[in-house]
Amino acid sequence: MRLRSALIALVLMSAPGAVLAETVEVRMLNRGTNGSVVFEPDYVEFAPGDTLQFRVGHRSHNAAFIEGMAPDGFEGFKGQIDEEIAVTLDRPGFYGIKCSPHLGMGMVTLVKVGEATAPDVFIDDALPARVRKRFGEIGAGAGLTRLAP
Ligand SMILES: [Cu+2]
Repeated sequence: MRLRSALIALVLMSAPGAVLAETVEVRMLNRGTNGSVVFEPDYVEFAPGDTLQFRVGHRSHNAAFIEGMAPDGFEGFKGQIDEEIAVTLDRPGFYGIKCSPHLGMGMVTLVKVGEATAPDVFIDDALPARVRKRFGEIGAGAGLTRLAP
């Protein structure tokens, strides 16, 4: 039957390399395994087209991209406090994400999308010291020596 073989052909065509997009949950917490006022996990690696799903672990946090810490042309995002936003990242590269009210306390997470090397200038000197230190720790933990301060 023609329709059936057309359907099979469609399935076969989409099967090889058809990796289903992944969703990674990142929780916003007052206390986590890496200290207080944190995103968990604080480092995520995934493929272009995958999605970050932010979850409220504890209240009074949000998720927003840090200006300048994303691939060129990225349109950015900013969740409201206690908003469980989902963000799909298509562009390969590194993304720095903050909790707006707790940036000064170093509440950040780092995402690597696709094949990418950390840019030479990624951690802005204008960021609070605790944030720069935190990104350095995350980078060191992930083996991204170029992110170390
Ligand atoms: Cu917060």
